[in-house]
Amino acid sequence: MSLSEAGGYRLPPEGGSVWRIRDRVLDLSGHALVMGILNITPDSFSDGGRYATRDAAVAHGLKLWQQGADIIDVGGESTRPGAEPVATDEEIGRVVPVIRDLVALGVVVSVDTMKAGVAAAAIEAGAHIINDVSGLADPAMTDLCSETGAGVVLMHMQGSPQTMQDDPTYGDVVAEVAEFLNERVESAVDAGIDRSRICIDPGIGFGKTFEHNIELLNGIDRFVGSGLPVLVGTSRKGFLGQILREAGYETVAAERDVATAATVAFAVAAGAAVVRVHNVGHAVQAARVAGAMVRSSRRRK
Ligand code: PMM
Repeated sequence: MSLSEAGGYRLPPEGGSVWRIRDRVLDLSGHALVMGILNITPDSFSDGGRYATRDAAVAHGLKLWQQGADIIDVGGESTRPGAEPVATDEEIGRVVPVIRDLVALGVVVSVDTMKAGVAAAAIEAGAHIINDVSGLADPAMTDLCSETGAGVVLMHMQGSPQTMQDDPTYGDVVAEVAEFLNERVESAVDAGIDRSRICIDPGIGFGKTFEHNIELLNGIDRFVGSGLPVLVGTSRKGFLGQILREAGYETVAAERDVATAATVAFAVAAGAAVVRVHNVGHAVQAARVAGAMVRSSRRRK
C-alpha cells in the first residue's frame, strides 16, 4: 500500500513500535526519542567549528547524552546549502575516532553521511544507525545497511546540498515527499533491509522553500500513517528565523532553541518518533510535555 495514496495508511506493526538498530532495539512506544546533533565540521550553519578536536567533540556528545539524548548523530560533512563536499578520508578522520569513543562510553550513535565508505568505517567503529540525507542514493549504502542490520534514517532531499535551494518546486510537496519515501523504503526492503530498521524523514530544509517546510510539518501525520517511525529535523533552521523575523526578532541560528522547542512539541503531538536537535535539554522537556498532553487527550476520548 502506498504512503502517498490518500487514506492508504498502514497500521503500526503488531506488538508495539520499535526501531531495530544492529543488535539493539529502541522502544518507540513510550516517549519520542531525542537525537542530539554533533557536527564535527568547520562549516555547519549553527555549530560549525565548535567541536573540531576529538576531545571537544566527545565531551559535547557525552554532555548531550547526559542531558537525555537517546541517540547522538555524528556528522563530518556539512549539508548546509552550498556546502563544499568533503573527501571520504577526511570525513572518516573527523567522525570515526569520536564514534569509537562515544560507543565505548555506552552511547547510541548514528552517523550522518551520504558516503558508503564513511558509513562502513563508522559501523566498524560501533555506530548503530546510518542517517543518510540522500535517502540511500548509493546502492553500496543499501548493501551495507542490509548486511550489518544498522538502523537507517531515510531522508528526502530535492537535488544535492550544492543545488537544493536554487529553486525547489513541487506540485503537492507532502504527496511528493511521501511518494519518494515510499518508493525508497520499498526498494530498501527489496534489497534486504528489514522494515523494522527503517525510520523516514521528510527532510525539512533540504530543497524546500519556507512554505514547503511549513506544509511538511503540517503533514507529519501523513508520514506517521505509514506505520514507520518518523524523524523530524527542524533545529535552528532558516524557516524558524523567518517566522521569528516576522515577529520582530532577528536571530542567528544558535538563538532559535525556543522556536525549535515549539516545533518539537508540534511534531511530537503529530506523532513524530524522533526529533533531531542541537539543544537536547530543551527538546527533551518539550517532547515529554507534548507526549504527556497527547496521552492524556487519548485517555479522555
Ligand atoms: N538536517 C541537517 C543534517 N542532517 N539529517 C536528518 N535525518 N534530518 C535532518 O533534518 C537533517 C539531517 C542539517 O542540520 P545541521 O547542519 O545542523 O546538522
